[in-house]
Amino acid sequence: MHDQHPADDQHGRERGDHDAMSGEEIVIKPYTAPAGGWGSMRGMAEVLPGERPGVDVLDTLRRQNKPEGFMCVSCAWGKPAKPHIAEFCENGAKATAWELTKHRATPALFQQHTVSEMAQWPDYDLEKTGRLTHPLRYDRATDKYVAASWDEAFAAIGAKLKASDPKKVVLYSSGRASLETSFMYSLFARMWGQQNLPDSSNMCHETTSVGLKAAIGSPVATIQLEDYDKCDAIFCFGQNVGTNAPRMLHTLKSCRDRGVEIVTFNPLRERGWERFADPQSPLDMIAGHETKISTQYHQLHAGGDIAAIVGMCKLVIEADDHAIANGGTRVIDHHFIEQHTVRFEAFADYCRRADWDELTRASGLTRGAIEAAARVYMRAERVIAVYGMGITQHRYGMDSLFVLTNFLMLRGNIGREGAGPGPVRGHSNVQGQRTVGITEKTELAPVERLKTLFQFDPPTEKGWDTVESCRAIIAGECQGFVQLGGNFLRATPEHAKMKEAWAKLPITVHIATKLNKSQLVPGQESWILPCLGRSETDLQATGRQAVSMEDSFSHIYGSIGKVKPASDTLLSEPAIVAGIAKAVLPPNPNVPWDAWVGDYGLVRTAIENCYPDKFANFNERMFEPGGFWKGNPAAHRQWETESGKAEFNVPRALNASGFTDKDGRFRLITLRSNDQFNTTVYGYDDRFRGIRGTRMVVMMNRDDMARLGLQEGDTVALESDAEDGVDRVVEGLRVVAYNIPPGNLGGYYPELNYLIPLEHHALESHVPAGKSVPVRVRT
Ligand SMILES: Nc1nc2c(c(=O)[nH]1)N[C@H]1C(S)=C(S)[C@@H](COP(=O)(O)OP(=O)(O)OC[C@H]3O[C@@H](n4cnc5c(=O)[nH]c(N)nc54)[C@H](O)[C@@H]3O)O[C@H]1N2
Ligand SMILES: Nc1nc2c(c(=O)[nH]1)N[C@H]1C(S)=C(S)[C@@H](COP(=O)(O)OP(=O)(O)OC[C@H]3O[C@@H](n4cnc5c(=O)[nH]c(N)nc54)[C@H](O)[C@@H]3O)O[C@H]1N2
Ligand SMILES: [Mo]
Repeated sequence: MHDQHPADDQHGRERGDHDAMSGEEIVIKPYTAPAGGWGSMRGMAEVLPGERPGVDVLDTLRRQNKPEGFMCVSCAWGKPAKPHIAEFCENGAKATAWELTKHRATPALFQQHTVSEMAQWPDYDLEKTGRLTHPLRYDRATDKYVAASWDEAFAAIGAKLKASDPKKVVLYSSGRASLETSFMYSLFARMWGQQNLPDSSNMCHETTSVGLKAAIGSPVATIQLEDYDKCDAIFCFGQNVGTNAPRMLHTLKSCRDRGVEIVTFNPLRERGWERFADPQSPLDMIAGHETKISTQYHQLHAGGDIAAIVGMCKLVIEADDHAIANGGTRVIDHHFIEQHTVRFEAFADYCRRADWDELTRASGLTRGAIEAAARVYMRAERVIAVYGMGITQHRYGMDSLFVLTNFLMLRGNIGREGAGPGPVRGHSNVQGQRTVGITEKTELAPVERLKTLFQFDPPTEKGWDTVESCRAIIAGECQGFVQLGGNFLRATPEHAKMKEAWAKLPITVHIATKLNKSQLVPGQESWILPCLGRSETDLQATGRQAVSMEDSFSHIYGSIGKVKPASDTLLSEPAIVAGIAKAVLPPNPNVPWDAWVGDYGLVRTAIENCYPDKFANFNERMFEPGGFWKGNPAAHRQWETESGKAEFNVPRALNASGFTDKDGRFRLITLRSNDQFNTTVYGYDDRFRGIRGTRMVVMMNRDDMARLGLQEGDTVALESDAEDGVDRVVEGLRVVAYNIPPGNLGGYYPELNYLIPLEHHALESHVPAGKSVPVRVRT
């Protein structure tokens, strides 16, 4: 199965992982069906790697996202209080089914193959080996991972970490870990005297956490799921609903059924924002009925959002100026602006002065298109703005977010029913981790409470975020890396340098369910610690345990796994975190790690004591249908900003990419396919985009192809055009003629992460700018 794949070069000049699916034909053909529909039914039937879903999988899916059920690991979309019969989607089913695969990556597999050998396998083949079963220690002499006992693992890891400088060790987490695990992990870090606590959010919605906090004093969505029942227009920027939050399609469909206008801005025509057939409605399915989702669709340039939004704001402000001059009805909500905001005039003047030639050039949209969108906005009483990685992963991502909040504030669309910003978060608990202390910033940690509750002095020196961790790794300063879930090495930018430096880390520890590339570049000492998945029964001293998470709407839910664990040798994440903490820290009677592992309810009580405002009666409320809301001051127009008001900001640039256009330079957008969850590749079928059989493609506008003399199916290389003197290349990419604006290219993450310079990140939030990467095409 593995040996037909050309190698992922370990050394020297990188050529990318060539992972065309062995034996399968590459097919590029536009997909004409809607999102959802029969395609998603077939997709669900094909979710498992060549095996039928067992009773366990079907039972787990039946309970998925329901009160007292199990919360899907795939996305952070809300779970309604009155769930659908099947409250899951094709991709949620895929994620669950792959967690419950019958395949096992046992010690025998690691005896058969050296690490250098497995490091060449594509992500898909690694995922297909199935669930990890035993703690594994890297044995350098044989270049193999060998089984060890948990006691050996904790003792060795503890000894090594204790001998390191805590301030130089990274404790990373992926946004999937529960509130209980995340709280314990962050407490361990601080008791150890450090807060190098980057999480996947640092590559994701950190721009939201920093930008929304600065603008409106709340780092998260101000809306709740119910607000979608009350809005009359939705503006969407840079989110791919059909693939990444498919359950949201039900919400959008019911909005459309009420006549809500949906205006979408995206360089690509993503099928989910075009049309949807509800696979849960037998009538729709039989009748072939589908709902048109977007009433307007604007294909702007990658990084063109600032200009497009400023254009709309300009029209709103000028319409209001006109109304004042002519005694007409005001267009802006001047009461809101006067009472609740600062710096409106500076932004209004900026918009009045903005030049249409520049706005259309930078956005890639015509003035007519921007006017049409602005008309919808001015007609609507209640507007929700939805966005994803298309906003956050740019050099000027925060500016994009600032103008987006300005846009909403113009007509008072924040802090009232049916209106507000609605970032669609990624991982199922990525927002919750930040809530319970996973942060490198002292001001976001409950320092005083930690001191009194647990009797220790938390560190005050800022820790490392993701980019800072990568810098330390590349500079050889990092002394160890523990990852609680995730595939850090594969998910981060500057892949060639990172891979070389990663191997030199004194110790790498991976708490994981599945094999991935990060584990196969072992540090000087390396451990894989296999854990239970969320769908599995977690039996501890006091019985079956539940865990909890927070969704994109700040609702908190309990989740109970009921499937028999993949192996008897697995430990839960809280047990592993406690095991490491006990091996590193001196005992502290106020932090009873063993009792906590025996009863997660005690961890929730500790969380409640640390954050009484958000988690009052946590244990009693965790199974409330629809989850309990932790609250949000901005939703009541209380602004916890520097000025105490909501803040208008003037953007620093009109082009969010952070580089100028020049001949031969393209903006590369790195994307997810429909068959992946982040770096986990489930297959080679990006159904909605009509690309099947390979992930090594570059999507290109036909005019650009003609200019470069390229035909569909030609093979090209992409080279970095960052002008920082670093040679970054990915070869072996097939050209796909695609409906994408000229000057922009699309391709898949993580294969293209070789091309992203580490320093090409959103300025304040440090989110790698994976949605506009400067590249050249080498033919
Ligand atoms: N099935 C599945 N579900 C997932 C994930 C997964 O990998 N698979 N990942 C999870 C995670 S961690 C996350 S963060 C989310 C990610 O979900 P999304 O936020 O949807 O992220 P991407 O898939 O990266 O796609 C971003 C979208 O932005 C568009 N875009 C790119 N550049 C721009 C731009 O400059 N402006 C505008 N307006 N649009 C742009 C792209 O065409 C694409 O449609 O999904 C989560 N859910
Ligand atoms: N170029 C480019 N790069 C990107 C992005 C992009 O759009 N473009 N997106 C970024 C974003 S938004 C994100 S969130 C990152 C994430 O990227 P990843 O780090 O890939 O994300 P995960 O899905 O968290 O990690 C997958 C691994 O988590 C482990 N795992 C799965 N379930 C569990 C569990 O229950 N417990 C534990 N302990 N481990 C588990 C498995 O071993 C699996 O291999 O990638 C970022 N990188
Ligand atoms: Mo993410």
